[in-house]
Amino acid sequence: MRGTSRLQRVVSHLAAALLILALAWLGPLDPDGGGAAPRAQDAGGAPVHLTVTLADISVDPVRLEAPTGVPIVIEVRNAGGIPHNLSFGELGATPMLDGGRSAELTLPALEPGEYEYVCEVPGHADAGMRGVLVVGAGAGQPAEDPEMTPEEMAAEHEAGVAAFPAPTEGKGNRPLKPEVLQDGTKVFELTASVIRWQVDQATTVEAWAYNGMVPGPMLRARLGDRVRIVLRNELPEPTAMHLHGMIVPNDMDGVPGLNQPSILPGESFTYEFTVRNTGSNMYHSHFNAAFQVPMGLLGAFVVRDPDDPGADVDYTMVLNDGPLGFTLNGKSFPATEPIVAERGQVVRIRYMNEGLQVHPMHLHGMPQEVIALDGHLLDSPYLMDTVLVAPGQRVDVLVEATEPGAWAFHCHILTHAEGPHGMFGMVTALIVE
Ligand SMILES: [Cu+2]
Repeated sequence: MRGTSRLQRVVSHLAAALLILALAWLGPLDPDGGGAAPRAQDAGGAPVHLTVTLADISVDPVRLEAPTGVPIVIEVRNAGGIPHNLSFGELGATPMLDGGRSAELTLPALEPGEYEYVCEVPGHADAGMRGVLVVGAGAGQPAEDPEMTPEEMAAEHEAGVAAFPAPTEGKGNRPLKPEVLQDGTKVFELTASVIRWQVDQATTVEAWAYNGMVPGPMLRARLGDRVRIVLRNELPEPTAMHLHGMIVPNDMDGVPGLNQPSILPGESFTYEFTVRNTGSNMYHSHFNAAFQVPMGLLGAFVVRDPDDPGADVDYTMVLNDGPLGFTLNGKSFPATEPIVAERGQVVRIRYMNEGLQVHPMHLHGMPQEVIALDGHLLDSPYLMDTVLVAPGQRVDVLVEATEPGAWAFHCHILTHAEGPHGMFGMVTALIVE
């Protein structure tokens, strides 16, 4: 405007400058940032907000940045279908999150440095569920390559194999000898309780178990046997047991509300029936099963078929995935158990999948002859090298141990078996001597 004085123009420039300063002092208008990762010089007391998304089997992002001197609040969402968590070790961790669940994790103000985060489900970090939080000086710098050298990768992989079979506390699937009553009834006593369970050399976790082992004890009976199973509940929640694959009277089928009352903590329930069918069957919890079964409340119930071809080595392999990790008979490689046979022997493997995912089980070196599905012998067995076992299924195979050597034997969903740090999870070996 023509009448605007020089003084007025100076004042208006000053006001604009003050407004810009005030806005800068207030900080970014979007507290979640959304743009560039926060830098060290942003530190001013207010917490930094970050987001991590978990999936099956990954974390996104694998690198976070934060300034020093301020609390760090991380919104963690599990976008996967199975439980995961996010842990910074001693600094803090979210609880286990079911698929679709979220949690907020607040870390204290941290010194400059790099802090690793992982999913604590055994095997998931090895499968790639890990990342690094860079605090302070490193933040904002291009990521230096966190990868191992080729020599380090080879050494880690080979060290895992050298440790196999790594000794651990506890062994599942041990046969339970029944008490045989005067009338011939076979009585099995099972107690469900919370235990500590060693999955591999480095990992001991809480498990829910029958008779203190994962899988629960192996039950065996013959066709026509009278069987009584007394189940005592020492868990902090109700339970019940389903005899999966067994033909039993309706009130012995184990579904609370449908066939029986829930077995409350401190209570017992007796399952009694006459064995009417044969095969590789199972027993497992049928209460809060999405939690109780993956936590370990599962076991094998085997009834021999009179027409069964038999084998020199008879091995039951229970597959599981969930809070105990990817396991074969409750253990993760290299703590899994090798199957050992002499050259020329016939090995029978009874796969039983008690997990929440399918597992295609692949044996190197020799084909697998599928002879039974879900406990039923096949009229026409067939050969495969990769046998898909769905949740709830049992598949019986025979392997002719013709080829000497130690042969890898693993789930072929490779995120269940092998990662940058070597083999883990659902891996074992068939050793032909
Ligand atoms: Cu698998």
